Amino acid sequence: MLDNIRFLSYPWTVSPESSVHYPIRAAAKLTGLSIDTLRAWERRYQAVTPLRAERGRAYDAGHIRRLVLLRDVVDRGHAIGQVASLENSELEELLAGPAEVPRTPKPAGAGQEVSDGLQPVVAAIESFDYATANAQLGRLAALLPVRELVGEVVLPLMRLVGDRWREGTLTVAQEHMTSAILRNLLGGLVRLRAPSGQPPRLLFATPSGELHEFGILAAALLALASGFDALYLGPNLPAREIVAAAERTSPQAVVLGIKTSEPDPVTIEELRLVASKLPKRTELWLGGSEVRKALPSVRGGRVFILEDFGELDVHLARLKTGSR
Ligand code: B12
Repeated sequence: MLDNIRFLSYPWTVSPESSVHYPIRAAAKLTGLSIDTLRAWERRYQAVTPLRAERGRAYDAGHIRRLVLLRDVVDRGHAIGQVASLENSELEELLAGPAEVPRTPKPAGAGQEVSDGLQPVVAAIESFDYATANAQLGRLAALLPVRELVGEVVLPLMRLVGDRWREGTLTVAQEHMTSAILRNLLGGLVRLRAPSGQPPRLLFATPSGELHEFGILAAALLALASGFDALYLGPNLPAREIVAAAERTSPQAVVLGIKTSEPDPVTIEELRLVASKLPKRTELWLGGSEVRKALPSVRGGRVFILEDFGELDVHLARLKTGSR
C-alpha cells in the first residue's frame, strides 16, 4: 500500500491525530519524496524539523502532512526555497490557485531518473567536482553521435538539473556549473564542425532578453551534422543585429530559440521586428516547446514554429529537397 501513496493527496491517509512516528524511509514512501530530498529540505530550508529518535529522524503525521503539501506546491512550479517558510494554510492557498509554471505530468520520481551512463556526471555535479563532470561529459561527447548526445545527455541532464534545483537538492551554483561545462562542450563542437560555406545556410541566435542558449546550440549541432552550414551568433542578440546579419549572409532561415513561457514584452516586440524586417527570401524559425503559447502574435507567411528537434528535422529535410 505504501508504494502507491505518492498518488494519493487529500484526504490524508495518515490521521493527523495519530501519535505514530515514522522513520525517514517510511516518510519517503508516504510522501513520494526521496530520502535525499527530505534531508535537503530539512537542512537547507528547515521545511520540517523531525524529532530525533534513537534510530534517527522520526516524522509524525503533521510533518508528513506538511511535506505532502510542499511536494504538491513544488510540483506546481514553485521553488522550495521560496515556499519552505510558508504556513500550511498559505501552501493550501497556493494549491488552490493557478500553477506557477505549467508542467507536464510525470510519474513519481521521473524527474530524478537518468540513464546509468549519466550517473557519474550527476554524482560529480552533486559534489561540485568540476573536473570529473567535465571529463565524463567530454567522454560521452567523444563516444556518442550528435543526435544521441543531444537526446540522451544534454536534454535529460538540463531537465534533471532544473527539476532538482526547484526541489532544492541542487543549488543555483551547481546549475551554473553544469551550464558552463555544457556550454563549453557544445560550443566547441559547433566550432569544430567546420561549416561547409555552401548553402543551405542557417543562422542561429536567441532574441534580446532570452539567455537560454542550449536549444539553439543543440539545433545548430544537429543542422551541421545534417550537412547544413550554420552561422552561430549566440544568445541575447538585438533584432537589428539579427536582421543586419541576415542581410549580409543571406541564410535560408534565421533560427531563434525561445525557452521561457512568458517572454518579456521587449522580447516579443523584438521578434515582431525580426519577422517584419528579414530579407524576403529568408524564413524565420522559432524553436521551443513554449513558443506557440508564448508568441501567439508573432506569425506570418514565412514564420514557422518548431516545438522540438523532430520538427527541426522536418524543416531541414524540406530545405534540402527544396519543397515548401
Ligand atoms: C540552464 C537554465 C538557465 C541558464 C541558461 C544558461 C544557458 N547558457 O543557456 C541561466 C542560469 C542563464 C537561466 C536563467 C534564467 N532562467 Co532558466 N533554466 C535553465 C534550465 C535548468 C535548463 C534549460 C535548458 O537549457 N534546457 C535545454 C533545452 C534544450 O531543453 P528544452 O527546452 O526541453 O528543449 C526542447 C524544446 O523546448 C525544444 N527547443 C528548445 N529550444 C529550441 C530551439 C530550437 C531552434 C528548436 C528547433 C527546438 C527547441 O526542443 C527541445 C527538445 O524537445 C531550465 C530548467 C528546465 N526544466 O528547462 C530553467 C528554466 C528554463 N529557467 C527558468 C527561469 C525562470 C529563469 C530565470 C528567469 C531565472 C531568474 N530568476 O533569473 C532566468 C531568465 C534568464 C533570461 N532572461 O532568459 C524557468 C522558466 C520558467 C518559465 N515560466 O518559462 C525554468 C523552466 C526553471 C524552472 N523550473 O522554473 N536558466
